[in-house]
Amino acid sequence: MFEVIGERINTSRKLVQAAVVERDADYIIDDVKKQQEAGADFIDVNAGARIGHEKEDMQWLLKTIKPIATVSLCLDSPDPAILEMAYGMVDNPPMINSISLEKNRFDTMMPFLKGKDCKIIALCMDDAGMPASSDDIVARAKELVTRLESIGMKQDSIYIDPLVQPISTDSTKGTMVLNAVRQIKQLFPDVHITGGLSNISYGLPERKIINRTFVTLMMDAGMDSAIIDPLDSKIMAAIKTADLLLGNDNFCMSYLKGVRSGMIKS
Ligand code: THG
Repeated sequence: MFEVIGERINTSRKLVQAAVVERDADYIIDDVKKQQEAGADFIDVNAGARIGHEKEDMQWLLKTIKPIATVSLCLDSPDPAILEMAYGMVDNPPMINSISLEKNRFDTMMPFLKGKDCKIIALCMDDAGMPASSDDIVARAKELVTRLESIGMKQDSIYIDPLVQPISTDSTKGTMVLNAVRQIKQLFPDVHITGGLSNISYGLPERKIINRTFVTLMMDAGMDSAIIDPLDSKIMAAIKTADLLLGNDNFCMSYLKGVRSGMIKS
């Protein structure tokens, strides 16, 4: 079944940033509880938006969330020092978001990850920037999986983020990532595919219909996780329905439960 990483605890979101500045624990706790009730399998925590405050903001967020978290946390920062600090603060094995092939990040993260009990999101990004073709995405994914396996990480703990790019400027950006995901799943059947989706619709109106149609196409290609807003009931319903249609929902249990709870409506 698809795994939802709840994206809402991110200081790039205005109300979350305000709550962090005010140290308003109730707001954060309420939001996390809502995400969990809506079906989040992980809670992403990103404190990167207030430049110069990431360390103390991340510490405060983790201290605030930990006592009420019923799911694992997804520690989200480009800075290995922040990830290491955050890893030391959580009780349950977290998801670490992320490593990439950018040299600075890769060379610091690899020794840190060795022997750690965690899941890892691996971005198909290197020092040359975003991938330019399906082959490019697949080559980077191969490099990441091979290197992570060499330090003992299991495929089942690796979440490849192929990096979705805007379709508004290049109509091939959808098929580019879809084809790459198909190939990665063929090469590494136990590796997970995740990522943010909203880049696909950047620059276009009515973005949500694009994002939620795209997630179902990505699921057919092999995506089995994404960083999304679990309070968006329309994308959650699309995901549950796609899981049903792709044969991932034994006896339609999850779909029927979603209908009974009111989450899934036509
Ligand atoms: N891959 C990985 N990690 C990621 C991303 C990714 N982490 C951060 C980001 N991308 C995913 N998280 C969010 C969190 C919040 C929002 C979008 C992505 C969000 N955006 C509002 C919007 O787009 O309209 C604007 C924010 C606001 O002001 O409310 O809410 O790709 N591995």
